[in-house]
Amino acid sequence: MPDMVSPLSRRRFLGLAALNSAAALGLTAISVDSASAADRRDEPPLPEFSPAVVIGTGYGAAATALRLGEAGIPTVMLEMGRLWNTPGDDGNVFCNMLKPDQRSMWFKKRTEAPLASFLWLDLANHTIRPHAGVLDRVHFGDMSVYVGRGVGGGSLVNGAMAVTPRRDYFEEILPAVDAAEMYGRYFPLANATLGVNQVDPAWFERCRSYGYARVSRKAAEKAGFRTTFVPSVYDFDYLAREEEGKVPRSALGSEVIYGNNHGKRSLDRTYLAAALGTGRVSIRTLHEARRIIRQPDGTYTLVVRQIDAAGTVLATRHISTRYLFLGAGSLGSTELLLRARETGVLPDLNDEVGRGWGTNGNVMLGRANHIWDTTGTLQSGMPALGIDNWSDPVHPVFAEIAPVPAGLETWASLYLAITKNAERGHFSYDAITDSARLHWDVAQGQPSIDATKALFDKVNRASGTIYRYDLFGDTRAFENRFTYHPLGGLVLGKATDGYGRVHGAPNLYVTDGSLIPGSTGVNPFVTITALAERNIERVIAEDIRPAQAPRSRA
Ligand code: FAE
Repeated sequence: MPDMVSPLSRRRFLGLAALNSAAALGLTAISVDSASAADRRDEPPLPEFSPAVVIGTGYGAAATALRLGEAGIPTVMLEMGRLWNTPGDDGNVFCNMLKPDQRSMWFKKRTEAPLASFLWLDLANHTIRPHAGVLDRVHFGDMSVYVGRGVGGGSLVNGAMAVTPRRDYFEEILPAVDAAEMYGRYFPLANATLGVNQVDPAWFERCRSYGYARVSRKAAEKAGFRTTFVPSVYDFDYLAREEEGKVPRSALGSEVIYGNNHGKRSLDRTYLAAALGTGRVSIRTLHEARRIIRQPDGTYTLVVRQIDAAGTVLATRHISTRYLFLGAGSLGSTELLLRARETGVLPDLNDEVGRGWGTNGNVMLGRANHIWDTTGTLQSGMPALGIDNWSDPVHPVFAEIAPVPAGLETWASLYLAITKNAERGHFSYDAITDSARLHWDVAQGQPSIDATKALFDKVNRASGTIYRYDLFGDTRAFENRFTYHPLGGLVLGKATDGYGRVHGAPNLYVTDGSLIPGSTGVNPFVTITALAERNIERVIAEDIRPAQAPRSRA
């Protein structure tokens, strides 16, 4: 019989076993050798040198590491967050949104949920013990940014919406990238490797899980707007079985932003498992890259801070590499390069480092439904429907219909609108705190509110409904002072060349959301992944292979 198991599935299988053994043994070094360690004392030290190092384990980093591993290039990934595979005292890896504990947030004393209040009461937030939790909210004056922390980055905490951008808009934001190649090859590759699936439309119409989305669709259609299904990396078959009561609830169990215990194809189950399974890739958790040093021979040395899950600094370590890939996300990668330029370590980085940052035009809002339009007590935490009004010539908006997974009837319809906002922020380096500071003022978010309001005023008028003013801690109807979608800071073709090679620093590459100039018009992770796939293919072919060839011939 022919072997039906693809190399990718075999690698994923090996990688998943490695992640499970590392979790069981409490290791911070994860590789296919994890299973042979008896306990933490057998952990290999961080190597002094690795041919390639990838900082971060989010989308761009994971795609990059998989392709490096497949190409046979030994690669170390450094991740400042934890491995999320070990059950806590309650038997679950992650906590839910109704009873958050120390697992929820990254070193906070109190949770900071996006819905700050309900009927103006602070019901969602709870006091917690500071710990290396899975969700971080990073504050910068008028803007705060949500990011995932742990093996899998944003994939651990996000809503799983896996949307390929409209081709005309992709061409507008990244005109120098060959769109035919992206849509013919890299988007399909990214979607397949991420495990993107679609909701069954017939099930959608009859299920309880999306009653809330059907109510919002009715209101949108009444105002003449069209809705579209949103592909996902949450397993819709699992969701259907959750609703039937056959499997433990996750999307139906108020699990989203603090992680999902089941059903979600987060990166640790897809790209990262496959990367580990190549046998060439290893991951170090609770290892934060703090500083980049360029050596006279052209290699890079990283200064790495190792902590434990309680935040105690255990050690400062060093690792050197020939090829350094930054996948620490828009905030993380931008900060590393800004610090390197401003402290004189990489003086040839150009002025574009720290520029071109945007929120993907994010705005959150709620509408109050009529008493007879119940949204249901059971709501899937994973959105599956969006209002697509991106063709509007004045105010393009793509608004996801989001759940309020409170477990009780709220009569609220919630939305995350993605708008086209030309405003951009920039980062400066603050020497006193040794960190990057974002410059973005609240007025820059106004175009996003104008666009969102234009759409939802029509929805409210057509249905005779109003906005909710009780959800964001004060009386605002529109929340645009946080973003889930930080993009930019090291824009493709500006801070880097057309393939993510950093200008002024040979063999240093950017692989993540910081390459995208502030907007994608849809949820960004498919775009980030596809772009990383495209870039690493070129970098391996042009930079790494030719450098290896003479040595292997010798
Ligand atoms: P990212 O996934 O942020 O990964 C960066 C990783 O690097 C993290 O694990 C960090 O802990 C780590 N790191 C940072 N600095 C360092 C350092 N110095 N040393 C070592 N490690 C470091 O990067 N997008 C969608 O497309 N669909 C959705 O439904 C969606 N929902 C979202 C919901 C929430 C609550 C949030 C927060 C985000 C959501 N997003 C969604 C956004 C999406 O997750 C985000 O665009 C990607 O995760 C960004 O990918 P990157 O590769 O840029």
